Amino acid sequence: MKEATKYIHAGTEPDPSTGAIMTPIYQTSTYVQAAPGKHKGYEYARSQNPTRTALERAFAEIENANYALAFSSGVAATDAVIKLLAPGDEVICANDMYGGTYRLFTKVFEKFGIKFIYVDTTKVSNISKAINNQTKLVWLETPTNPLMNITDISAVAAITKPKDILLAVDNTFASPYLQNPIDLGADIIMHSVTKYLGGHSDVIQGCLMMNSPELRDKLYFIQKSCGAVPGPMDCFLVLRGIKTLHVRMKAHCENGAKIAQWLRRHPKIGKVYWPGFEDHPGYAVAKKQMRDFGGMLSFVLKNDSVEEAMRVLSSTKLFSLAESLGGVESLINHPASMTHASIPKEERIKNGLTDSLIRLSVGIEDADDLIEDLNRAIG
Ligand code: P1T
Repeated sequence: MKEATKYIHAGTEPDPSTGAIMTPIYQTSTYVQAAPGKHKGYEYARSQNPTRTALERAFAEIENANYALAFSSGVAATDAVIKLLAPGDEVICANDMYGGTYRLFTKVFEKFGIKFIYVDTTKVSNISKAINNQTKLVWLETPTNPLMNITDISAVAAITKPKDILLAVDNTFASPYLQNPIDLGADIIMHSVTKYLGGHSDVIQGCLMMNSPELRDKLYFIQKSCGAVPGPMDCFLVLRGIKTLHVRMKAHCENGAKIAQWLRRHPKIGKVYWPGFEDHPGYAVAKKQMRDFGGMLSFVLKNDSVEEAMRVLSSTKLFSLAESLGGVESLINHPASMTHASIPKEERIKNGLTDSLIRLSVGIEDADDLIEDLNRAIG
């Protein structure tokens, strides 16, 4: 099946009770049983809900996975993966990633005896060197948030597979339209559904996709036991969002490329972080494992002034100053004080995330208007 058809039909069938073409919002907490244990596959809505079932089917289809599970947020989905582990286990992860993931790892899970080792995963040899007998999971983000670093997923899978180490990829920045990590050898895909999959800045949600039935059973057990499930209304909104993912992503990529190239030519702009530049260190890998380069990018001003950056951040009109990304409308963000504030300053700076960095989530408005807005703000 071709992409466009897949996104429009994924997971959905006419509702069996009425024929409704859109999966209804089954706003219920429980299901009536004919006799104890005699039911229609639905017992209690933390464990199962038909709107969520349709969405989970759609999630699996769009990542070419056998199974998927929906969670109440992206961090709840990540939390479920780490709960597969036990005290003493070690996780190797990227030294550049979403600040909330770093906070979950360091502030919540370290105290339960799980160890997180942060390396520059763009050099796959750094992962090989960090592996020992305690290593149970490699957690990748590619492209990374916010520095747009690229890691070669199949090269990492070639290291983890023979050692029975799980490989999980946070595929939020790429979306399934641009990159399918399970096809590249990953065991688990995680998405902050809040972003491109939802697409309209109106839902907080996360999901996991996987091929192994054993892994699905373990993660389903965690999903229902810990209870971080999304409500049916949110599942409905995401089912609707997925139907236009391909159309939106094409526009995000087109606008992202135009803005990245325009910024690079601007005399007041310094480094622009975007993997579509041929001299980006991850360009060859991005070209190999992604279908296009997406709508996310970061940049610094040429004079690297934090005050100037703050002025630009407060001066745009179409780019709204806000956390989050992946919606149809453009956002501008200051990672150091907003999305990545939970990472200690010395750690941030060491890994290249400076106080002057500005991140853009390029929306699907007219690119000329977006460029005019940035041009006015940069001054
Ligand atoms: O916000 P939530 O749905 O819980 O997802 C967390 C998350 C996980 N992974 C990545 C790569 C993310 O970017 C996020 C959320 N990020 C933002 C809110 C942000 O503005 O970067």
